[in-house]
Amino acid sequence: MTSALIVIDVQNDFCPGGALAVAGGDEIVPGINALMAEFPAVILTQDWHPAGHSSFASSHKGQAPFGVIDMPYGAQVLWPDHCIQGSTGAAFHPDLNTDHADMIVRKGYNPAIDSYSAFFENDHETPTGLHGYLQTRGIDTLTMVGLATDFCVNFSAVDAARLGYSVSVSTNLCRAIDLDGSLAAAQAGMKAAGVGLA
Ligand code: VGL
Ligand code: ZN
Repeated sequence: MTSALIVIDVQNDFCPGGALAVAGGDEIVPGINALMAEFPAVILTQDWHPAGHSSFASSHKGQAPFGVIDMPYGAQVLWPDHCIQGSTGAAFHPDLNTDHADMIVRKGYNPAIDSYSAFFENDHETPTGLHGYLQTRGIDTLTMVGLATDFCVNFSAVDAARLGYSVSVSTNLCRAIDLDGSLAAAQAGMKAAGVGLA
């Protein structure tokens, strides 16, 4: 059994002052840094959108942030412009210890489709490559932390459980957006998928 810590989207735009700020997003950084030392493998993910990405409300005439539209792959929440490739907002929080990371997975770079999960784009089909990487290294047990509990952490954890990993989410080192009950729905969905919520 080989385990990895997966640190989801601890980026400036998801922290207070950022374009899609998650309340208390910066509070989890010291605890995540400390936890890294306990794992033989540390993987960071980075939300990484081209300008004009289809998940941005600004890309859809007459739409405002936090509205929902139908996309070919299903319902899509529309977000403020965030995590634009190469921007300060897309950079990791300056206090996050990135030196411990073996691997950085970028996602959301396809202009036509969002990617909440670290494993698959929102069509639940197009892989990011993370599964292959973990398999190649013999990693079968994952602990997830980061932002946001109800979106990218949730989708990553549920996909990982479906792929057969033993998965737990350390909720004290996560913070949520909580849009229209999305946190409660995410907690129920993760439990149903067999994700441990610690
Ligand atoms: C995220 C909304 C849009 C996340 C990313 O990291 O949870 N949420 N893009
Ligand atoms: Zn995003």
